[in-house]
Amino acid sequence: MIESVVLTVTDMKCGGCEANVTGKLTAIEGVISVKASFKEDAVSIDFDNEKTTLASIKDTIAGAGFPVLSD
Ligand SMILES: [Cu+2]
Repeated sequence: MIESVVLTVTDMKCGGCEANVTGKLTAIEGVISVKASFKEDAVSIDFDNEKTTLASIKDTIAGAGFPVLSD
């Protein structure tokens, strides 16, 4: 089933940070679309929850160096 979430993600400072997060998330099988906004401290993700989990999405963002504050 497709799930849509908007996560609050801090420390993105420019378009490069957005591209970094977007690239790492879209590399995950099951992630369908990603929209990252450093201005809004937000990352919107559509994903197939039979292929990946919200936990691994959060881990990937945090692993890229951007703290995830909430879902
Ligand atoms: Cu940046």
